[in-house]
Amino acid sequence: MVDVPELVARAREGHPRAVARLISLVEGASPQLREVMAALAPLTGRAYIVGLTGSPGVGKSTTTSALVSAYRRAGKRVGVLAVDPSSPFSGGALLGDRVRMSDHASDPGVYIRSMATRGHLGGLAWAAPQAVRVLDAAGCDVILVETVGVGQSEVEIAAQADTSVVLLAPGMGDGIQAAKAGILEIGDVYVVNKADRDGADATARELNHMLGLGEARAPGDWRPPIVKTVAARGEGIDEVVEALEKHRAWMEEHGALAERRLRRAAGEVETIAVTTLRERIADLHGDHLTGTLAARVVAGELDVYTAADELRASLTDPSFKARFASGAL
Ligand SMILES: Nc1nc2c(ncn2[C@@H]2O[C@H](COP(=O)(O)OP(=O)(O)OP(=O)(O)O)[C@@H](O)[C@H]2O)c(=O)[nH]1
Ligand SMILES: [Mg+2]
Repeated sequence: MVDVPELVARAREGHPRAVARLISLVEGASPQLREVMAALAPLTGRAYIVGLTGSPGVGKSTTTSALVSAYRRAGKRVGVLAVDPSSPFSGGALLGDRVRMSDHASDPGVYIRSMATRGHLGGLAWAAPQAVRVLDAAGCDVILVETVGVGQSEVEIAAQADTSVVLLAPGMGDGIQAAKAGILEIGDVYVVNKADRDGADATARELNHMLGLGEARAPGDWRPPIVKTVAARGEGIDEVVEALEKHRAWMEEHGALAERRLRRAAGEVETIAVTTLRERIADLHGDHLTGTLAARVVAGELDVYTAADELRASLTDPSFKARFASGAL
């Protein structure tokens, strides 16, 4: 058993080992997770969370690393979480990131962690925000969450950020693909990286066109800026930071930050509640009750809604067990 209060106190003082240990507890869905989260709750809500999404190889890690440098120059403490929703393995797949992040390895003001979320109970919607809370409680001013790839799950993770950055590069994540992946809806800031290559201007123009085609914006609405960067040389990174700051200011001014965080928390609470219910159903009945109900649905004796009612009732109705055991169902 881990001494949670002690570990949280050490994480709060900024000990990297304690932070790493706490994230491991999250990632491993430790039985002590509840205790960890309860201890962290009063310490969270201070960090600003920035999500970075984009096709593989577009330059997310390079940009993240450059952003870390920029924030460190500004005296901020930074957390980096690289999330791979497609992999059940931590580390390996993200080795490249570690190399790119090695500039910051010895900096005590930077925490870097990669995590794999596939195969997680309740899915990634559940794991990543808990790890973010650990970094938040550890005193990070900014937390950069890089998600690998562009797909529904990545979009889901990006939606958990205060500000979402979508990266494109000339010739790869072109407009049509971006629209298909649904990223034109989630970007608060767009970055066209690898601007040292041909076609960056065309990509930026195309993106601008596609963003403009969306529903007409009311005056005062946020218009996502498009920033061109050469992340590998640190060019344009100050402009990205500026765009992030502007978006943050806009969010705060319009109450959108509070609203976004509220919506996020509501989603999380629901996810956890549903997961808990699933677990309870499994604990109480194994597959037995569900199997029995399913068989009756297949046989046409029961409709799915009534079957679901029975399953739900089984959790709260004290007489249920006896009825079930006696075959009265
Ligand atoms: N020419 C050019 N290459 C770049 C630039 N930024 C990054 N790269 C290179 O692009 C490759 C991929 O960069 P990463 O930062 O690992 O990209 P990523 O989006 O994190 O990749 P995944 O995490 O695998 O999805 C690396 O070889 C980088 O050196 C840039 O501005 N210009
Ligand atoms: Mg990467």
